[in-house]
Amino acid sequence: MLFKAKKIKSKLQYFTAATVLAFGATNLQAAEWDMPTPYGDTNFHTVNITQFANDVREATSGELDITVHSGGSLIKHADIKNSVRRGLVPIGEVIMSRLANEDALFEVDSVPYLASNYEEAWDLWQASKGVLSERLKKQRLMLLFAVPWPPQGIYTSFPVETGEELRGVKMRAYNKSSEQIANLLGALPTQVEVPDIPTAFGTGRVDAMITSPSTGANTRAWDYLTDFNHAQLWLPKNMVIINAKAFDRLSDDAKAAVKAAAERAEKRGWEASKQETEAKIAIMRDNGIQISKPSGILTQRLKAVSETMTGEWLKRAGKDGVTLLKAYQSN
Ligand code: PCA
Repeated sequence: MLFKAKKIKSKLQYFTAATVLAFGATNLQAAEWDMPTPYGDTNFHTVNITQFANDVREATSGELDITVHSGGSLIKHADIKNSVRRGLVPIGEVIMSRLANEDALFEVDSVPYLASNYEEAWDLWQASKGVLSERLKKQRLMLLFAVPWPPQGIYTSFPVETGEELRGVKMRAYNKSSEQIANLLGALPTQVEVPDIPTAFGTGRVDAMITSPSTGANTRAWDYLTDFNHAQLWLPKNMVIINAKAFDRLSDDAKAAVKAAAERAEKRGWEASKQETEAKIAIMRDNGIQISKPSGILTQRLKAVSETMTGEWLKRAGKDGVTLLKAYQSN
């Protein structure tokens, strides 16, 4: 920990030095950026971001050198957004719906059944990108790109037929929506970050979870669970954000390189996410997880929960939420 704190501090000193130089010199100095991300090295988001960093390094001939620190190793997920905001690090990745407590608009992609396939998720992203970027801009943050996780489903150690089986079950959650849906199904939600999932199951802190085939396979769900119900509730997105001041300090060429690499990363990420869904379901099946789709009764139940959650979301999101939904639905 001490080592990590020191490392960040030395970067801060570096930024200060770079700023001073930038004022006096015509040539902007090469920059080294530390980029904290919450998920592990093998996760497709991390792989995509590593490629983004490589692209930027190559396009700028090393003028901008981004080092990815995966799995919450440099900064814990809960602190990444504010660390970027405060300039402790210039760039980082977070799941967008983590910002739900600041503003309900950030969890629009986690309202159940509002957008539950890639086409809808893309339309929702197009309809929400502008307003979310504006919100972040007020905090001197730039929203660079966003990539969805595969559709979310329910993992248990028993088959789920009606949803009643989930009553009283300790369920792992990762954002407000997963917490709320667990509550509405009578389960008991607990927030657990992805790197802590195996321990949480191992120690009995949780007995079920809502997540994607991607995270299920990456955390070896078959070691502690037996069933995956591919309910396709929503597709939450990760976003990459930059501290606007740090971005302003870059040369025009480096700025253009970052934007071009981001555009490619977004396209590549959406494609990778689609492929991830089938590939990871196959891995889970090979490892003995029973894969099912919701029964008629469970679907009805989830739709009722979705109506409640959509209503509550609209109340929290207010006028801007209505505008966003109209833009999405008119697509
Ligand atoms: N994986 C992350 C977010 C959504 C997902 O599929 C998680 O479970 O925390």
